[in-house]
Amino acid sequence: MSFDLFANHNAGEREAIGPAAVVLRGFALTGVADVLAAIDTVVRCAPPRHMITPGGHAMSAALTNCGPLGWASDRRGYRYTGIDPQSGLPWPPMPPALTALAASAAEAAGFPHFAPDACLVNHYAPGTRMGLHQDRDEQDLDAPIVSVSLGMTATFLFGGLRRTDPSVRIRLEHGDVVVWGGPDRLRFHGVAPVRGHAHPLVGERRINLTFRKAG
Ligand code: MD3
Ligand code: FE
Repeated sequence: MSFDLFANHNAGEREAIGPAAVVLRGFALTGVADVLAAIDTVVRCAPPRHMITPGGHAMSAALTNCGPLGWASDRRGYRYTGIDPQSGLPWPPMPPALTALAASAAEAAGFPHFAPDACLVNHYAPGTRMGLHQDRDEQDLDAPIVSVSLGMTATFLFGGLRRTDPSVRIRLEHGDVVVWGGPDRLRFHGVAPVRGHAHPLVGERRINLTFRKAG
């Protein structure tokens, strides 16, 4: 099979998808081996797991975190915690390769001095999806969110400020980074079921990192 199938042909391009949301195509490809090694270290300490929503359903994506704060969900609700509820230990530290990638992407998108205190690590097996939702559990809604897509390609659904607003579909490939801030921060968003070919480096899965200022 040709590796060209997985080349990021748009690397280096910037696409505005909102007044304060931009896709930086292939931004994470430089140093991606260090980023994947850093994720391996995190998942060995805090394995991804299907958290239970307050409604009692297991989430489709498997989630873990690194950094001082991590997002967790159970029957009682959603919250950021300093402790991994599964191990009783602090979340693994945010590896320097990840912190540096988040800060440089934010700066490239016009948000200098981004200092995330939480990094959510979502694992998508084939068929995994994420329904439309808003991210509003963070204290500082003025800080941007930086998202890094790795592995299998996904279709990101980007809606409006109301659940019923129409969504646009955006293909996110291995190495693409998206930065969202300002008026786009509270837009509904989700991920269509992941399907397609295994990625030659990452395998039959998609990994998404989202860096936030949560506390
Ligand atoms: C747009 N993750 O973890 S990342 C999530 O690909 C989440 O795993 C998706 O939505 C994923 O909450 C999408 C991009 C993302 C994250 C937060 C946003 C997009 C956003 C907040 C506001 C608008
Ligand atoms: Fe989200």
